[in-house]
Amino acid sequence: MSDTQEKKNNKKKSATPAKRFNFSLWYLVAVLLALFIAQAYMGGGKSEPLSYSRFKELLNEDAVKRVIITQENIRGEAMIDSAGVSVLTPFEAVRVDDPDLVKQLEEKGIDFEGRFESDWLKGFFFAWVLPLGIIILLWSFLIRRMGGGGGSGGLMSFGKSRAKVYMESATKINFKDVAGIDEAVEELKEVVEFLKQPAKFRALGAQIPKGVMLVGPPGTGKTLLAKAVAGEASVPFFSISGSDFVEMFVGVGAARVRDLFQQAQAKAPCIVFIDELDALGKARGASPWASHDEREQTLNALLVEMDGFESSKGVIIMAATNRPEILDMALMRPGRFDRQVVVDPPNIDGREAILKVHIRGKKISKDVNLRLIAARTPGFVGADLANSINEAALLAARRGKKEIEMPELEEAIDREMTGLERRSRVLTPKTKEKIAYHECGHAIVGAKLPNTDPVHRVSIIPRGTATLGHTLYLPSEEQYLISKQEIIDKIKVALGGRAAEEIIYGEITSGAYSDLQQVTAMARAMVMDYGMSEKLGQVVYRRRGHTPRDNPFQTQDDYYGEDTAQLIDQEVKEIIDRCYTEALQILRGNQDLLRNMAAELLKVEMLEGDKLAEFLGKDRITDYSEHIQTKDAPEPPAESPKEDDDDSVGHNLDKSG
Ligand code: NHX
Ligand code: ZN
Repeated sequence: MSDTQEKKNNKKKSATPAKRFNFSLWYLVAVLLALFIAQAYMGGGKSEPLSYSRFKELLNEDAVKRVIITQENIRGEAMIDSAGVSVLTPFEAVRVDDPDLVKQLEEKGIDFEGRFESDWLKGFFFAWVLPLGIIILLWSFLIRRMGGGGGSGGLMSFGKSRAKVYMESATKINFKDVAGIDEAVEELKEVVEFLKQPAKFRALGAQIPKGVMLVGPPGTGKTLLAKAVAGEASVPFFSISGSDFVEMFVGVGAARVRDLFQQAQAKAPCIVFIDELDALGKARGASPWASHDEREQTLNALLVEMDGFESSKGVIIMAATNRPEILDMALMRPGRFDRQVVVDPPNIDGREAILKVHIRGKKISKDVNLRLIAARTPGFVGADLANSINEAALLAARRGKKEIEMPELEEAIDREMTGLERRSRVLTPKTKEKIAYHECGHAIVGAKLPNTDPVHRVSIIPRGTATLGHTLYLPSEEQYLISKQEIIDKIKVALGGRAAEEIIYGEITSGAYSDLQQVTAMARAMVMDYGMSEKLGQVVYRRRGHTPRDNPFQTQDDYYGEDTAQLIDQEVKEIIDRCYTEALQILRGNQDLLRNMAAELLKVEMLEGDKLAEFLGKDRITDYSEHIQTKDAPEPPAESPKEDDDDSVGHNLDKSG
């Protein structure tokens, strides 16, 4: 019995450090259950429990034959009456302090023995094995939590970088797979040259770049680019994510950095790629909460390692970030990440090239016009386009088609842009009507203002999780500068939905929430970032001038005095109020159009192309044929900022009030 118990204990103990031991509550439950059974078996069993007085009685009656005395028990065998027959039965009685017992036993000539019997095994189990087991269980659980999967490496190997360092001795990717970011590729060719022929560079005594920072928004292909460099040069590719370095225990990340560099130097020439460097390289002491010892140590280790090795050995560190402005300046110093390669979102040509890469190996109909797809997807990055193509392939398969055709591609980019269609969402006719007026309000204000993007589509088909209807515009390519008047017109368009509701129903709805968020962000940016308010002047009121590319109007940390705060709020409200009045005016002047268009939209649920042109005019809606024809047209020269913009703009803002 105790044998099985010991086996169980051993099993548990030996299994703990094993690699693939799957800790779970079930193990604990099983052990406890076994213990319970064993105990019941040992303790109870077949022997008859007797009171001490009954035992003495039996002793006096000469019924007792054999006795074993332990510290706690008296066990033995006695003739006990059972159903009128006297049977030799094992018994057990709790021992009582009785100095005369031995004498008595001797007198009766009973065979007796003392036994030192302990429950050490049980005690050992409860005092050591069980608590230790629980602790190890919890510990391993925590470690796994922190480690974030992977699983290999076991518990004892945290100093080493785990399987998280991905090593590819030969990435099968080269520059042919990288489309739409030609400039970045051009800049990296030098790195490839060096990795291929380090001797040539060394002979000339040329300074070799140690670190290359790839800067660009998510999904633009930074990782792909790094892999392609390794592939072109046919050198090993090590990659790790900056967030993998940040661990709970101080010093672990630093150890991992050192280990990574050791591994890399052993395989030189090679590329070491650190993704999401911002997770690691955030300016030291940037945020006030939580201790930063760990990250600081890791960052310092990285800097030390970068300084310490000779790049002539042929290890080139590449890193990717989408927020270079938050990185510690120390990372950018000479001898570290002193090269920066900007990876911009692709323009229309880039998108077309990317699409061509992604349709490789897929069955695509000859009618598919990739140029048109590229024209319809401003703002899409490589990852979005890859997603769209894949989504289109899935759709085509679901529809039982042999090839991907245009409708699938259009549906796929719609999904990518505005979320999944949810026609099943049940809306009352009244709600549908309100939505139709709201969307037409946007579209008409947009069409009547001169500085706005052309309207692409109006729809009252619910999409995604929280959108009941939408109006899409085709933003112009690569708008690096936005004029004051353009922002103001954008605000008016965004307020057009609510304005339509007010005009038609004399009542407004919560539906404008997302519009108002955008409106507020835009007006705030005008006042606080772009110096576009006369009252507040040409002053930046935000702590960080840098704003993420994906949302240039996003609010961030602010810095200004209390009275200025009041002024800002007032001014923001005033801008929005004036724009709202203007939107109301435009719609009041076009009420018939609003009603007709909303009625039509309610019927067909979606207006685009010629149908939309009937209401808004041909030149205020998106015309794709133009995009397709300009296929071979040269890029327009970069526009210089117009000097007289400010005057006319200020004038227009006043007019809108
Ligand atoms: C909602 N969504 O979430 C519903 C489903 C006004 C014609 N209550 O401006 O879809 O009302 O031009 C929490 C609380 C979004 C989250 C309220 C998320 C409100 C989009 C606004 C169309 N098109 N609005 C638009 C829209 C909405 C919203 C929310 C939320 C509608 C409008 C959302
Ligand atoms: Zn709206």
